[in-house]
Amino acid sequence: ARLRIIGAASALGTPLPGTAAGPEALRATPFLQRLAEAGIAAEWVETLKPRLVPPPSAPMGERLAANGEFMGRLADRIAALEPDTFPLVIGGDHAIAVGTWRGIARRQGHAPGLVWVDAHLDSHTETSTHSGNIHGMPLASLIGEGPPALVDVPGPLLDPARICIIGARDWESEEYDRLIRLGVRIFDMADVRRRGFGALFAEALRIARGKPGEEGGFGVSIDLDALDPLAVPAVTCPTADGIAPQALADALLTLRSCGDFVGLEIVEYSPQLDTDGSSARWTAEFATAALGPATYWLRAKERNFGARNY
Ligand code: DIR
Ligand code: MN
Ligand code: MN
Ligand code: MN
Repeated sequence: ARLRIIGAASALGTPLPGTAAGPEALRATPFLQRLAEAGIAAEWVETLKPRLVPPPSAPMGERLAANGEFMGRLADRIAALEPDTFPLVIGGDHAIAVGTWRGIARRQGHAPGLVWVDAHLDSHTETSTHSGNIHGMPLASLIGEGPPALVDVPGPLLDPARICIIGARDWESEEYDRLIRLGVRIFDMADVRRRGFGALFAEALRIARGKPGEEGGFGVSIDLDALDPLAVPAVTCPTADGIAPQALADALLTLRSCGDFVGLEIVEYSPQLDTDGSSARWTAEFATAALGPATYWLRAKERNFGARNY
């Protein structure tokens, strides 16, 4: 499938403006070059920008309306992608997930399962939120619990039994209790340390695929704050003791051979904080690992062996 990249230049879900510049900043780094080197034919379709940008101090209703408008357009754009293309959505703060996954669900007429890689659970509603930040709400909204501005973005709801979160280490009890009640699986960092990221990621894929014969395939949503902030610092909510980036890249390599992988989203890149460019490099590495042709890895190895004269 041909890769189609859509930027979602929104910081509507957070009081910090940094993620609005994320997609265009990544586009200007060797991100596309890295994909091309890996043999991935990518087209950057467009970077969508919010029409309404209320200040962070605006009432919740106004901020929700602005998010709803943007997520509706993002979902429409994704739903309109040509058949036989694979969507990569670059955020933006994580509230864009509402548009991404509703759009992908609509495009294929069935909700996908979802692996949600994040330090957080993002499963508050407008009444349970402590911070008032809308990037803390997208996952609950995708399942159908949350403010109408988000829940009513057109498209099939996700099935909580086919959602798995990996890397969680910072949450409030209301969102945790909601997800447990709904049947969402949560692998926290203690689980990652005990069982290893690769083994958990493989189990997360099984959960997201559902029972044999279930439709919709699966997607992966990567909040870069899931990674350890010592390695990937350029995010709005750096959270200590995260996933090692190499472990995520290695796990993502397993996606290359999955015919039922239907979409990838990478969010929360905040270029102002990326002083040495390392977060952009890792972001390119994650996309390449997940989307490169199965043969690329082998060719890269051959190149190295050649260089070392083995
Ligand atoms: C917190 C933090 N649970 C909130 N969430 C973050 O604001 O609702 N999500 N940072 O990415
Ligand atoms: Mn998140
Ligand atoms: Mn997060
Ligand atoms: Mn977030």
